[in-house]
Amino acid sequence: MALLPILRFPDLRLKKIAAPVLRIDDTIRKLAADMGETMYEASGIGLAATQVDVHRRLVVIDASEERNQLRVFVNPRLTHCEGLQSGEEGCLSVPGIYDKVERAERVTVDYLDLNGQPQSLVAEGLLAVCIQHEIDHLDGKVFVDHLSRLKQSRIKAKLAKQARVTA
Ligand code: GNR
Ligand code: NI
Repeated sequence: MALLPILRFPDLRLKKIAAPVLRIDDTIRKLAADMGETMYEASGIGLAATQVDVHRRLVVIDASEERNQLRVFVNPRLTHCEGLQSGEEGCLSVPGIYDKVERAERVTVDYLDLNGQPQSLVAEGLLAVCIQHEIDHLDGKVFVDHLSRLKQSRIKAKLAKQARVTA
């Protein structure tokens, strides 16, 4: 297992669109395990391959309280969305920034598991938010793209300042 470095907004590589996984092999299984380890170590509830600079459609999520329900989604696709919810989001690629984003309340996600079996999951609440947030990453979007231009430029300034202090 290995911890992977997480790209930080506004890194342009976060804008890349991930390609479908064509073959679920040991490389993909190893990547999913490393992404899980990286997500837990960073205390996140999800991580998309894009965030570790691998531009393939692979996501790991654990939105459970006990942090013992690792879910792996290969080629996830929203097939149904209903209702609206709005909650504070954060992102491991945008550390220290939290803001409200509007998302569907309930989604159906079709995907492949690590055995290549097609699966379908109906999710609501935080798990539904996280699924939408991660699929956004695979499409080159971060949650700040849902905010106003003014908020986006303030966030960029704040992160640039943080980077100067940490350097
Ligand atoms: O850890 C995370 N928490 C979170 C909280 C509210 C909405 C979405 C998220 S996802 C985020 C981890 C992450 O950046 N995934 O891409
Ligand atoms: Ni994120």
